[in-house]
Amino acid sequence: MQRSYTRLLGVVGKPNTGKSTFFSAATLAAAEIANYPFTTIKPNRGVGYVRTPCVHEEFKVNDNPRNSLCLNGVRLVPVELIDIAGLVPGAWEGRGLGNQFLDEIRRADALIHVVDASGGTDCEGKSCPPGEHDPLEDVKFLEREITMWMVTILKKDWPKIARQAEADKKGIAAPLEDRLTGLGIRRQSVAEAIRKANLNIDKPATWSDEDFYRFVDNLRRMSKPMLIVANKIDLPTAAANVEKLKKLDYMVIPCSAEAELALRRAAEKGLIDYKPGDRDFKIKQPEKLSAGQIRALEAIREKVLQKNGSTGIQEAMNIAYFKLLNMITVYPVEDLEHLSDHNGRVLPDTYLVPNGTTARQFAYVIHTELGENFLYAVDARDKRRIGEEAILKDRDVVSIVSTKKRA
Ligand SMILES: Nc1nc2c(ncn2[C@@H]2O[C@H](COP(=O)(O)OP(=O)(O)O)[C@@H](O)[C@H]2O)c(=O)[nH]1
Ligand SMILES: [Mg+2]
Repeated sequence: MQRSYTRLLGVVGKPNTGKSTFFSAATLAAAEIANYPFTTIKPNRGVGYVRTPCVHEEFKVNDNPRNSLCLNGVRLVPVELIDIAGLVPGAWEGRGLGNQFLDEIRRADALIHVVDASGGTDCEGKSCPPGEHDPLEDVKFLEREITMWMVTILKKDWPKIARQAEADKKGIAAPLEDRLTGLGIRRQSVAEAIRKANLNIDKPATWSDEDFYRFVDNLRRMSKPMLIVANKIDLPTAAANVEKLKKLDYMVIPCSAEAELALRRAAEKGLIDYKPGDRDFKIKQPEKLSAGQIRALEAIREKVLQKNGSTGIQEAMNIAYFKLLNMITVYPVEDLEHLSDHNGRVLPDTYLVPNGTTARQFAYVIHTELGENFLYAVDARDKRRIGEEAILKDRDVVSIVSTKKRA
């Protein structure tokens, strides 16, 4: 089987924080990418991008991308995200859409928690006067909801499993792993979470409820890494809350999803020059904009771009992939001289793979046969051979040589 490192990002939070706005802004195509291999298309699943400086300038070639897009030297690499319905307190007990959104969280490899930093939405997601609600509570609430949901799943038959594990002395890790793989939790995380919670692996029946919660909370942190999008920074009450959120043990990205959506829509219509993640925009066709529209754009420039450096949406996407999920980008080529594939397309593809991927593992990502018949790889920068165990670096351009010529 061809190896795939596709990762799914889940956009989560209570209702009305701007999740759908974030999702729409992030997935509004900068331009079509014909070749993206869509899996099942559902209304709340979409394709967004991470942005990385393209290697074509360094190599002084004109590229002809296929699986990604190059806009003025910036590569946009497609990634999938899912807009998860608003989580309300008690979801783990089945309140609200309960199990449906928890089931979507199950599928996600990392979570973007969208918080209303203006403090204008209460615990349940209803509007309240800006500044009234403390968004720190939302962070605690979401952590608890997800952890409690996992606790509930794991607690089923726990006494039986624990007694059995003690009796046959095989340990608790294996039966726990079996329960957890369905939640998208990797096996090595279980042992590590047990260790971090300082629990006796041989005596699971003695774990108290508190021990159990601590263990599962560690599991949650490892298996569903999360960053915080502090949204609605265009509102004046947001600044103080952003500072408070930054003191938490999370990466916090100040954002204005609404501003990004407006800019992408205007760019799509050709009214402005703007790429996701840019620090500014340029009005291209002032004659087609009303005075009101120009004022709205100017307000975005002044309240969001100039204060924050960007709308934050693209930064959140990038940080999710490059930091939270620790991915890198690698460019495979067949012809080292022209940096092209066998059809002469220059730098056709950019793959996102986990940091630590070896040359051979990467070959499997491109094609199973290439992995199976791997001989060596060649680094396009220094033309040196790299062996199968060599770990690839971000922005590497490599050619894989195998025993068989690809059809
Ligand atoms: N001021 C401001 N409002 C926003 C922003 N993002 C979303 N909103 C508004 O917040 C409300 C809820 O947004 P929505 O995306 O539907 O929230 P969801 O329930 O979390 O999906 C809507 O009225 C949006 O227009 C933002 O960046 N700034
Ligand atoms: Mg929504």
